[in-house]
Amino acid sequence: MSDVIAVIGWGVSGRGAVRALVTRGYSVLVYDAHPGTPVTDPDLVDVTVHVVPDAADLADAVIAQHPRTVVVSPGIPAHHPIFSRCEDAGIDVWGEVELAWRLQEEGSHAGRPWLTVTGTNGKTTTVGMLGEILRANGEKVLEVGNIGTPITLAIDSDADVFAVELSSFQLHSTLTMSPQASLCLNVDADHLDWHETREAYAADKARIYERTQLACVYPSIDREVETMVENADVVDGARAIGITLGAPSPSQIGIVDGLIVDRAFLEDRQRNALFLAHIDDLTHAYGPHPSASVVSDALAAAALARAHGVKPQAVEKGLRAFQPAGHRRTVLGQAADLTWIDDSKATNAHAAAASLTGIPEHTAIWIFGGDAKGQDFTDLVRRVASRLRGVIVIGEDRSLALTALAREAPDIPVVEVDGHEDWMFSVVNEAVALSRPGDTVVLAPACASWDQFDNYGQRGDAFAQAVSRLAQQWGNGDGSTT
Ligand code: UMA
Repeated sequence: MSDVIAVIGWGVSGRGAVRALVTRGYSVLVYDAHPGTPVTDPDLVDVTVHVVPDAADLADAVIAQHPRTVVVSPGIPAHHPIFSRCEDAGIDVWGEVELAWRLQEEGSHAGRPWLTVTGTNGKTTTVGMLGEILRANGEKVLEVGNIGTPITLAIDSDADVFAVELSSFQLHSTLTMSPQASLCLNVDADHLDWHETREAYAADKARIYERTQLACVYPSIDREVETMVENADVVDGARAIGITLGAPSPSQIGIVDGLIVDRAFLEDRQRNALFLAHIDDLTHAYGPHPSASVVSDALAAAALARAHGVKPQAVEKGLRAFQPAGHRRTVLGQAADLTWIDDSKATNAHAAAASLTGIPEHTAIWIFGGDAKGQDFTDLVRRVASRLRGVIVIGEDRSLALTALAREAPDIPVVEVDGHEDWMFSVVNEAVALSRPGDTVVLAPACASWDQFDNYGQRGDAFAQAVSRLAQQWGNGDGSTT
């Protein structure tokens, strides 16, 4: 077997992996199914990206080179032939996260703690809160992983600790990572086109807890996630730490009279609790009534940070400093006598349901659809039907959304908007046509954006721009929403 490492996928993580390998002197071969971004990094001038469109041909081409290891990008699905072909040939397949862990542990930063977060929803918010809490504790922290910065690009930094967002895709091929503390926020059916079954998806999420050193954090009401913790093979002495929206038992972090309190990381936890923060510390970011999911994210971030050893005061200071990223239930303002909400980040049914269930009955105009990722929307439509005044279905393939609406909400008016030029502006105008004054228009597509956009941020921006044009037409001369 040669000493070559093959990297599959020339996206953000593939490029990070190649850079980390090349700077350590490895010979690297790169493969991608599509002609993508050209090689522009001056350190990577010798790298050639081999473009092989067919997945089986790509796997054959890789195997023919007898690499010692294959590093896969997260977008390479579990059923890609590279996995079975490598297994048959006895070649290790690592994800980019696994590569990062191994390179860290064999280098001068060995032992730097990783605090890891997965879940169907809330990962990015939790990692953002965790980052701020660690910063408030005076630590050099980097927020890495699925959040955007591949970990391979961060391992040579002088960060003290990583707050790591991990997707199920990344966990699928992560084999030896040993986080200091780990968390799965929730599990709902998502990414079924990648994993093929919900069980496979949940099994990959469960990998977050393997080899945890100090604390496996889990939502105490979620039996499925609790079972993941029970079944995990952890380092001796690692504890299970529950988070609860109610009063905490020993080994839990929870809420008493609007205060976030810790009964997990103090000696006298049988009898005492430690004040960490007020729920009101979230109101600067989420308004006077932060949702239960946001409060859970804050509890989870506090638990991971306390497992890491932050001072109790850092939790409150960090939560006060936290600013949510855009496209997460962002209220764009008022236009055409309607409230407009950009929740483009709601890329699955679970998140879209959370968005719509807070809206008064029969007053929501819902913008729904996109890359459905194999989801069945029947339950979602059943759950939100009472909230709806009308629905606008978007996306290249609208059939799954339309089928669920016809079955579960047959009396709600539905309009389809295809991908014609300037189609997002048609969407906002259709929303006005379906609405009554005072209604709320919610972009919560329950789908990925990849059929029409590069990412959900771009989709949310297109929506915000269309709303701004609408505001201009309706009299806000500068296009601002009020
Ligand atoms: N490719 C192939 N064959 C395939 C599939 C993809 O060759 O079968 C190639 C594509 O042509 C492309 C490259 O792989 O050139 C793209 O790789 P990728 O899809 O793994 O994406 P990256 O650019 O490496 O970004 C990935 C994550 N993307 C996915 O998981 C799809 C990013 O998460 C992450 O921020 C980044 O690594 C850094 O860690 C994005 C995401 O949407 C934000 N994640 C999903 C989510 O949050 O729901 C899981």
